[in-house]
Amino acid sequence: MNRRLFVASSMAAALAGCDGVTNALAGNAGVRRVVDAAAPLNAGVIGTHGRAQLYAASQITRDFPTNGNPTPTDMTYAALEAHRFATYRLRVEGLVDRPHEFALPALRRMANVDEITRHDCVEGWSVVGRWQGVRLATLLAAVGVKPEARYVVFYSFDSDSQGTPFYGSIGLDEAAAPQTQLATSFKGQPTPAAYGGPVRLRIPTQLGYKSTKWVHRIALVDSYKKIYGGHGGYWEDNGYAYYAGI
Ligand SMILES: Nc1nc2c(c(=O)[nH]1)N[C@H]1C(S)=C(S)[C@@H](COP(=O)(O)O)O[C@H]1N2
Ligand SMILES: [Mo]
Repeated sequence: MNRRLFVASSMAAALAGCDGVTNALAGNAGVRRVVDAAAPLNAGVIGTHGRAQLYAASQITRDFPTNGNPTPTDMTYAALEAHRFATYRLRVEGLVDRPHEFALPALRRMANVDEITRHDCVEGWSVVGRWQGVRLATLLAAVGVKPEARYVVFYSFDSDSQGTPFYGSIGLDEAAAPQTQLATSFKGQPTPAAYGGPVRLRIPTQLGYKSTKWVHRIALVDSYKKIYGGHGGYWEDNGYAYYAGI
């Protein structure tokens, strides 16, 4: 077991039996790198050196599990899905120069990432899939990020069984990483609802829980302390580490 992988994780004890994920990650030497000087806990053990391994089409996992909350069934999402997300808009706002609502075709036209990468869930399974979408950095450049912005917050359509809404966030450094994308396509098809469609975040250099599904709004902020539980994401509010570099 690669202990170093979990040094930064408050989940270390719970992960004691996770052979799958540790085996899958054994090829990545654990290299500590502080990626955000202003956040002392930003100590992701990033064996990918910010660049996740690419795979061949023959290595794609056939039966790709879904994980986390079930696909949203509320009226807002169901109505959008019924019309093939024709009226879906991704709102990008907060500390940006030009807040904007992106329709799905506009996002598809901006698509500039097409990669076969591995998805590692903290629960101990890894799968290889193909995602296509727009580089988050490209989208952020389009709206212009204000100098005060530090984090990118992603708001989802889903809630847990208690009704707590899902959200996530990443630092601007990870947002700028070339493989961080808003995936509008999975397996060569429009991202299915079950896999976070129409638009989901995909970060192959971080554990799966950072890849927020069903994103409808993005906000640039200088702090996440006042958002929901204050730890930067739904899973983080439930004790997971903020930085989940792999
Ligand atoms: N909105 C939302 N995003 C989410 C989750 C969730 O419950 N809700 N679960 C996360 C977890 S733990 C994992 S492993 C991946 C699963 O992605 P998949 O269902 O496409 O395999 O989504 C992540 N993103
Ligand atoms: Mo996960």
